[in-house]
Amino acid sequence: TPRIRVAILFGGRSSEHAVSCVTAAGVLGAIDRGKYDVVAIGIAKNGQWVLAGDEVSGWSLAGGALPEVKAGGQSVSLAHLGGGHQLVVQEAAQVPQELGVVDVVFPLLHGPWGEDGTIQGMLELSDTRYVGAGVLASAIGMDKHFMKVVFEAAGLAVGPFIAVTDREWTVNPGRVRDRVSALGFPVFVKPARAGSSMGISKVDSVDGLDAAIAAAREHDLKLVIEAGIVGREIEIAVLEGRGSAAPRVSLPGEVTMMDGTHHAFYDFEAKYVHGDAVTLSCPADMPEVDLARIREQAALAFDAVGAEGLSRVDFFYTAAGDLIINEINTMPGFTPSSMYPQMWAASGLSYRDLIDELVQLALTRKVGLR
Ligand code: G1L
Repeated sequence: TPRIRVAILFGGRSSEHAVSCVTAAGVLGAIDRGKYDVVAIGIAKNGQWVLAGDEVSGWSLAGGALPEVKAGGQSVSLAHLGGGHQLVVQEAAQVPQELGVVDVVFPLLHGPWGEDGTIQGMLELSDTRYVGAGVLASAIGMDKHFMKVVFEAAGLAVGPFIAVTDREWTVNPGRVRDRVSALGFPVFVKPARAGSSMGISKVDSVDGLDAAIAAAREHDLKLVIEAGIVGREIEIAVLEGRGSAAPRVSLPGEVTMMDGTHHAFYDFEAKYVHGDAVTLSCPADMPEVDLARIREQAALAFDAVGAEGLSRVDFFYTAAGDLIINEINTMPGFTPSSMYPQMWAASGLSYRDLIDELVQLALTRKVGLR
């Protein structure tokens, strides 16, 4: 039997380029080479696709320069040629050279031009199988506004929020300030669509609102403004079921700071640059009934957005025992030490087996409308 060829696609034009590179290094280091032929494809910040080599394995976010895919070198493109998924290697002014058939792509990309469903759409158009959520679920997972709309429709408890469009803020900022004040302070001002926690700020009174809105609008002209929720932050990993089985759900984990305090809000720096400032307790310390409720609601959220492959679902857990869904992440942090793989490790599924499972789900996925 021919070996399965997996293309790892990483880097990209978004601000999370370096995180993507480090994630690719993790996947490349763990994927079962006995089973899979692996080809690493980096996307440089200028958008060029290049064949990546062994330099990838040494990449980390710790100390020194952040990793980056360098433009130049061998260009790569993915083409759908008469029934096969052909990966074509092309050097400037040369006849395209076929690199081989790609059975499945692992799109480790985040933010605009990747996490919002656009790469998934490109893969659909080239008839290529890929790991993870499809076009619509990726787009919903990227949009904190439509995500909440879908959760509410599914009967999940969502915290008080408003969405603010560019037009509303431009035409009537006074009305926006009034709507925010009606939520009550503190609020969190967030770009509706941005990778990670960038552009997010906490606002304690109406005085700080305009500055927070301006900061968020640097990332997206549509905003979501949420009432602050006092509660513990509980996350949980969901993995698509095999065949027609229901989604599989890990033990829930709790995000805590090193000093043992609970923070409902931690920023990009805390998450990625000082990754060790945040720790995960898995399973989270809570009554069995609430563990079960979280697991049930996480699977419901996964299905509500039509996710495939994997998702991390984040909740607030209040002192009264209420569960409020914060968000779903169809492309969660995915280094070996990220929350998603760690929650599966604590639930008995190793990083290597998790990668294997995701590739197999992509390969065996039933595809309709064809
Ligand atoms: F391909 C998967 F499995 F769907 C996938 C895609 C992207 C898993 C995890 C991610 N995560 C990321 O891309 C990132 C959050 C590490 C940014 Cl690069």
